Amino acid sequence: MSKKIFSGVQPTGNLHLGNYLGAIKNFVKLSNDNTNDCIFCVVDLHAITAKQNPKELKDNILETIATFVASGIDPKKSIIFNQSRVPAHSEAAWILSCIARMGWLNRMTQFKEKAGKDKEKASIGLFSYPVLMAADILLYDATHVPVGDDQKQHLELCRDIAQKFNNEFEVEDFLKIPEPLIQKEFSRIMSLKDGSKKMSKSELSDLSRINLTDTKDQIINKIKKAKTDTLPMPSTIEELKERHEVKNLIGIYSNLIETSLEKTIVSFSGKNFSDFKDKLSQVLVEKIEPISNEIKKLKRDKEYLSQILVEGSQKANEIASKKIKKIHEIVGF
Ligand code: AQP
Repeated sequence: MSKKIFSGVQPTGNLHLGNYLGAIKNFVKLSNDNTNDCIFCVVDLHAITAKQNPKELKDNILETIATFVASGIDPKKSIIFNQSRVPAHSEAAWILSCIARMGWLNRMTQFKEKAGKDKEKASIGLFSYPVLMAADILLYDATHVPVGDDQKQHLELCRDIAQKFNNEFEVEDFLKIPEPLIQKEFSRIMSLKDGSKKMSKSELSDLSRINLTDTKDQIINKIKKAKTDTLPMPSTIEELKERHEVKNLIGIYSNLIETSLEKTIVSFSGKNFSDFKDKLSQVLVEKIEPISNEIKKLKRDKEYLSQILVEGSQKANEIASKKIKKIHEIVGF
């Protein structure tokens, strides 16, 4: 059965290895399957839930498009656009925010993490972010949503919102209930400096992440400085239980060469950490350097990138405006 795929990435700068392995790599695989209809959105409305510099935001939108294309998504085959060009997203988000319950949103762990101790100072947008995400997905009747593990809870909320809308208005199956597509292993890539925190764009230390625009030297240097511990390379998976940083590095390596954690452990058991880090740097450079070079090349062609957005948003508008029109009728507008 053909799948309708929808997913988004925030244009908040510094797209990193976590975004790549957790989400974009999967976007590429899904978009290469001609039986799937794929829509990839640069979620700029989500980005402003935290303060953005307007000029940087504009650049970051183009850089995110460049990253999609450089990673292997073909804009001729998939719809690529930015959310703010399709007004139905904001409109559907408002309507769905009248369906979602405060109690549901209060349980969202990402809000708690991002708002930190001073929840009173967080924007209302940051709190209601998952409702906008539900609107994004439901407008396109997406059947499958490839995301990193950190977005699992938001997707469950999206399903609850869709179900409640369908029940309340007695329109069975009108909003399609989407399935998450989350990798089984290593769906969450952690910081190179702290194995208990996810690799993130907003982390202050650049050494905590591999950016998709990093050069060969930067990648090698970051892996050299990545936190490990004083114990030797593990021989069994059990030994990784309390060794979060080491588990993360072994996970990254296994993900990149598409093998299991167990096989990686066996092949490096008894070897020095420096041997493992050298090999990890090598596979990272092989994977990331061509993407990084291509992003830089594409970024020089702003006209081409803007054209992708114009064409993509026209196609997205066609689909989303039909759905929001039906939503209006159902609601009684
Ligand atoms: N560390 C990660 N491991 C695996 N997947 C990840 N994703 C993000 N970080 C990791 C996945 O990447 C997709 C796009 O994420 P996003 O940019 O829209 O939002 P985010 O999750 O908030 O990303 P960051 O890096 O953590 O940004 P900041 O620091 O700005 O909050 C999503 O599918 C996400 O799961």
